Amino acid sequence: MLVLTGAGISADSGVPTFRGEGGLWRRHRPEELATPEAFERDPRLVWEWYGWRRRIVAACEPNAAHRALAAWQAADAGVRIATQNVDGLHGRAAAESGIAAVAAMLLELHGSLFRIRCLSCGRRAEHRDPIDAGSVSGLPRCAGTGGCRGPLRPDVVWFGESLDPEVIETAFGWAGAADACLVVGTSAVVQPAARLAEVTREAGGAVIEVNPDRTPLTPLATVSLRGGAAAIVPRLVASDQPSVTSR
Ligand code: BV8
Ligand code: ZN
Repeated sequence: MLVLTGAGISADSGVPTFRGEGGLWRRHRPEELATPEAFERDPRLVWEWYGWRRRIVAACEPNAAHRALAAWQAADAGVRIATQNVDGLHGRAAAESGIAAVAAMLLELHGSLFRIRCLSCGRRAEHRDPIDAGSVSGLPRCAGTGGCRGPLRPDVVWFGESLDPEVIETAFGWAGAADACLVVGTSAVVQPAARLAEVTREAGGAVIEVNPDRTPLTPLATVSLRGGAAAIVPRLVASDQPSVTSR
């Protein structure tokens, strides 16, 4: 089973989606902020947006959908998660259910809000400190060896940037081998992530969509379940693993 998730799975945790009502893009346009050009042009504005998102996400909890998927992985080693989300909620749900192996079973296709990368030395590190976006001089700087002090960026994949080749290779390998792809809470407009469900279908697998709305993947879905992830995903998991009940 490959589970492909998008911002919709975190909507029930209070994380704003990208394209829905009150979505992140409402206030800002993708090309305005989530691109390397935007960061080049105005790193302060981009860090202000990411600092705001980090504050929102840090106050959110994984919901029943995240927890059900983590419990499913604990019960069935055949379940893989590829998420487009950068909110870290799948990782937190897994940590809560105590499955250490999750790293090998969870791919964050677009990186993480809480990881930084240094533009000078390339160093990556967990980073949860509040962002001081008041001025360019206050923006986060590298604490790398030898006092690099290079400028830091969020370690996420921006539009126009390629995903990590290893991540792409693993994700498409999972998609091609999956008996079914469960697609939860994505508008399926962003590539190459949305293609994963098509690869499972083309390899003879089933596609199950969980989304209150239709999406470009709906026509190819074996079944589309019209509703919210927190309501539907725990019931799907329980139907496969009656013993698994998410807290
Ligand atoms: C790439 C990280 C090769 C950052 C994100 C022109 C120039 C350059 C590139 C392109 C181009 N045209 C097309 C492209 C490709 C581009 C792309 O796909 N563009 C789209 C907009 C057309 N892709 C890329 O650039 C990718 N890289 O292709 O590299 C390359 C290299 C150079 C040049 C060309 C190609 C990189 C894409 C990664 C972008 N980074 N995030 C950040 O987060 O800040 S993508 C961003 O959108 C998030 O990761 C998000 O997850 C993702 C997709 O959005 P969704 O998750 O689907 O969220 P959305 O709000 O849209 O939908 C929510 C859904 O949930 C809705 O359907 C709603 O109905 C549903 N829902 C709501 N409530 C619930 C629910 N479902 C269930 N339960 C609920 N309660
Ligand atoms: Zn550095």
